[in-house]
Amino acid sequence: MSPLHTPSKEHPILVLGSLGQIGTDLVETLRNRYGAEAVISSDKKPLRPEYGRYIQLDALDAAGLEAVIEREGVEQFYHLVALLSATAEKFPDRGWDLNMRSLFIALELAKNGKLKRLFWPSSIAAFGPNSPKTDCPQYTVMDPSTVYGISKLSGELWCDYYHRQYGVDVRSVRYPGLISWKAEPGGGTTDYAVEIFHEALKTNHYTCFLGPDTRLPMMYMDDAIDSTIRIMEAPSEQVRIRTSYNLSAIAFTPAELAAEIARQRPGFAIDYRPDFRQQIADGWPSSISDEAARRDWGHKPRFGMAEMVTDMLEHLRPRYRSGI
Ligand code: AKB
Repeated sequence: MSPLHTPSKEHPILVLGSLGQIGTDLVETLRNRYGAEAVISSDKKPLRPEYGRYIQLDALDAAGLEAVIEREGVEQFYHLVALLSATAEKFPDRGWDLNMRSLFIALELAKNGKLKRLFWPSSIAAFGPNSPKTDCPQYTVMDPSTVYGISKLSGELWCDYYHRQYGVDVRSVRYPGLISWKAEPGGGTTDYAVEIFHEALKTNHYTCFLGPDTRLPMMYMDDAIDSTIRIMEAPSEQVRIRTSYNLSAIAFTPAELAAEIARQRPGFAIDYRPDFRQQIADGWPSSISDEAARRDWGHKPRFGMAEMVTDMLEHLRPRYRSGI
């Protein structure tokens, strides 16, 4: 296969799921890096002028996706479409169908030479109740107990299979909970760590759907985007793991996050009403080891919890009058 072109108007990157939490930040960063026309964003919603170069696409429309890739000269594809953990528990069939079928469509396109490089995200949800709780290693027991987690672990194994059998250049990371201000997450178990900021600025109070001591691995979006682009730009031989890399930055509990917010925003209070998402969170590790990602392609998160809280509050404050 001929080498990759630098992303350009003629060979744009395609980001599917571009209006979601990761896609919103990723498209902006990629456009700053390569130019506005070098990135096609795409999602289910009809075009709006502020989306820039955009194509409306359904992740399950294989023919539509193939037509866009061929017509536009796409070589690199970020596939960011999934039903997250909490939503997939409510709609197991839909979660399995969307998460798996959309991945197979992308893998087949790559296998048939229509794509040169593919990014597909996995998650800490690929681990399960019998995985080590702290510093969960890259290779260990994996027994996910959610539909989302099962789809991620299965997807990882299929990525590895397509790489070994067909030479597909697929790259993946296991994201922890992601915290960002530009777009909100939807349907995840770690969503509390974003909701809490909006509620802090609106009412100075938050009722958390996880208990105070539920420690989970988390990461600020700036670090997640940096590592996503890093793994996609790494020379092929440096990407030695083709299932998915553990990715980590910080780990905290709702009580610890609330204490830091209260330190920076006096008067903030939290209470707890755990719901069905508590059981999901209890099946995940509380911290993971990302040695392999650091060693192989230079994953290097910058944000600790205090810097992340400062940055979130600063960026969200203008949205809420009472928070000024
Ligand atoms: C979720 O909570 O489902 C996601 C994830 C950890 O993959 N944020």
